[in-house]
Amino acid sequence: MDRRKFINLSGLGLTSFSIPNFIPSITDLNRIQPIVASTWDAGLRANVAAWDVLKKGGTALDAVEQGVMVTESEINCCVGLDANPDRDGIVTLDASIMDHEFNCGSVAFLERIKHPIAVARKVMEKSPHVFLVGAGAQAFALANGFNLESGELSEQAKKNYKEWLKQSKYQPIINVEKNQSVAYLDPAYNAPKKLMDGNWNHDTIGMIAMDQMGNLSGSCTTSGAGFKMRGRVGDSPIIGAGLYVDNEVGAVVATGQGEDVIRVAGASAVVEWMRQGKSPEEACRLVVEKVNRIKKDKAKDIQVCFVAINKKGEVGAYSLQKGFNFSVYNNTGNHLNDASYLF
Ligand code: SD4
Repeated sequence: MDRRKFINLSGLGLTSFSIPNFIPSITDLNRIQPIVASTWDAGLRANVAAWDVLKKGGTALDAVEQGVMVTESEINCCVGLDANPDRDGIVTLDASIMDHEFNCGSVAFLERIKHPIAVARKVMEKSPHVFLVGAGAQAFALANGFNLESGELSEQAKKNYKEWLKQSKYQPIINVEKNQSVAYLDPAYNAPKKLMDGNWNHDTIGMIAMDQMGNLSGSCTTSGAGFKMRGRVGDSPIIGAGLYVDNEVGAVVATGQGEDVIRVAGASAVVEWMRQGKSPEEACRLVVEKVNRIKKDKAKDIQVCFVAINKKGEVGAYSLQKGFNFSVYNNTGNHLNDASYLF
């Protein structure tokens, strides 16, 4: 199903519904359909786990945590411990999570822990803080029962790092996806090999969801930019930049060049445009256009993308460059959609 058809289905009311401001009545509960949206085509696989939680009446928070854990676990994937290292040859991970009551947790510069998103949730629920980094984040993870992994690079990352060392030049790639949009209706579907062929063009999965109660949550997890400086942290663990949730308005997640998402407080800015009445796609576009204005002629060298859900359960996305796609699972199935773009 292509994006246009998907939007047509939305027009028929299959994906849109109104959400009450306070406790939903039984009638409202019957009307609210859960929905999950995530970045890139890896989101198709992650969505399956998230949908599993949502369709059973689970919370959006559980859904977005379970969903991105699928991607963090994928072998030969560009997110998580198998991903590209920093320029010293070490994989460092960033993640954030946020629920419908402004509770949030983040970790950054975290080494040798398989599920940074689950550590971020523990920071949110079991610490007095919202953000832990580096050795402190790792110690917190170990104290909370997470295993210390070997820290050895995956085979693909070793190859990529060896290749990178030849020039040792930090040149962020423009994140685009080569796969076409596809209908993806079978929850038992296994990802085609080509989706995990080591030809990594991005490093992140972000996910936002609305549950049957009409509550929103979001998550974001990444290995950051490949071959980054040691200690570099991007937008993904920064609440308001890579991720933001305001349960009265909507939820937003970002991917692309983190430095330029941070500059415009990206996810929070998109939420504020939705508060002004813009649709999710329009709100994403307005912030992408701001990045374009700020970066001037350098905008052509970067990618910035947003995905948003509003309180009506409408989803939209927008990117600077062509080639960003996002995955949406609702009661019509699991779909990969091409985002609209500026260039
Ligand atoms: C970062 N935003 O660390 C992440 C990178 C990304 O697909 O999204 N890559 O800047």
